[in-house]
Amino acid sequence: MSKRNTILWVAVASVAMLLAACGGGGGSAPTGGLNVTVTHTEFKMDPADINAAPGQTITVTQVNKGSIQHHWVFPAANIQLSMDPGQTVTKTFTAPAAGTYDIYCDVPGHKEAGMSGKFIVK
Ligand SMILES: [Cu+2]
Repeated sequence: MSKRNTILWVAVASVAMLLAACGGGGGSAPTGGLNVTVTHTEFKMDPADINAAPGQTITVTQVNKGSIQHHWVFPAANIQLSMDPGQTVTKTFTAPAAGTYDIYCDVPGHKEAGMSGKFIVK
């Protein structure tokens, strides 16, 4: 029984190493980082949803093309960006573990008005 468990463990470890070597795979930039430009207007974030791989390096460029201040908040990655009208803010961070996370503008009323989306890691 213990020998069988050992063989199983080696098999699992081998698959894990293979997956790590592949760096997630899929998407337009399988091994590199991901650059996303998000445009903010009243009351929309475009794109609202972002897809990434676990541990992937993400650079977001937040462009406020609206006439009031907007925020881009991603609590799972501890990120809160604030953009005045006409301002562009860039931030680089590491994608969290696989999951679907909320991203939104936390200026009062904006999330409810439609400024929300999902950060999808898989
Ligand atoms: Cu907003």
